[in-house]
Amino acid sequence: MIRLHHVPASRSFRILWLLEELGLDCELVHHSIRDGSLRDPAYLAKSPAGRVPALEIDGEVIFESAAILQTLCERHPQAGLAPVPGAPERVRYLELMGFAETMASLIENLNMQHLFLRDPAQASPVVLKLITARLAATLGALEGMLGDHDYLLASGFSAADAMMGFNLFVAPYYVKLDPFPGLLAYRTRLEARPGFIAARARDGEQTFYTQDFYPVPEA
Ligand SMILES: N[C@@H](CCC(=O)N[C@@H](CS)C(=O)NCC(=O)O)C(=O)O
Repeated sequence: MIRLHHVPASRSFRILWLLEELGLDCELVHHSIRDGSLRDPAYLAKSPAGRVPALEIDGEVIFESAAILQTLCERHPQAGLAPVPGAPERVRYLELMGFAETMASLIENLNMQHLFLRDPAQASPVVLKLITARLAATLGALEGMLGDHDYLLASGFSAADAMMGFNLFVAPYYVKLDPFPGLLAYRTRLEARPGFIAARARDGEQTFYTQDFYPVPEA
């Protein structure tokens, strides 16, 4: 039995997607970021910072999306979704897994200021401008890393695409992707994957974003 603690359109989508790519079913436990359920002691025992994803699998609970993806890849080596230690693409793969969280933490910071502050006047235009510029820089760097490959690793789709690909569906709320045609084509390629389509069908409706784009406010 695999049970995924999930919030629609959050980092737990990475896990839902990889499970679909691996052909594994899971039970979804839906949470909300706003209703306090992630701070319930019973949930904190599974995910100590009160975050999603957390994955319950064979009596074990795993938190942190990179650790969960890696564990799933190691349990299913026949799928070849993560280069093994010593493989030529291993270092690039590890870089991408970490870099995806560098990018996601910038998005999270923007979410916090644009969406979750009770009083929007508390958001700092200077900080918003700085973080948005940092997010744009990571997207530019990612486009360079992708080069002319179909996926982030030259050998093909991997867990790094699930880890990073998720970001490309939320970053555009803050940074338009038009200046990054390589990333736009990559995102279209990801969206066409049967595993992605199946995961989207189960994801649920996101409730955070009420606008298509959140510009940096004037300082
Ligand atoms: N590094 C963690 C970050 C997890 C994380 O922050 N998840 C967000 C959703 S994308 C969350 O649960 N936020 C709830 C909160 O901050 O209260 C991972 O990759 O799993």
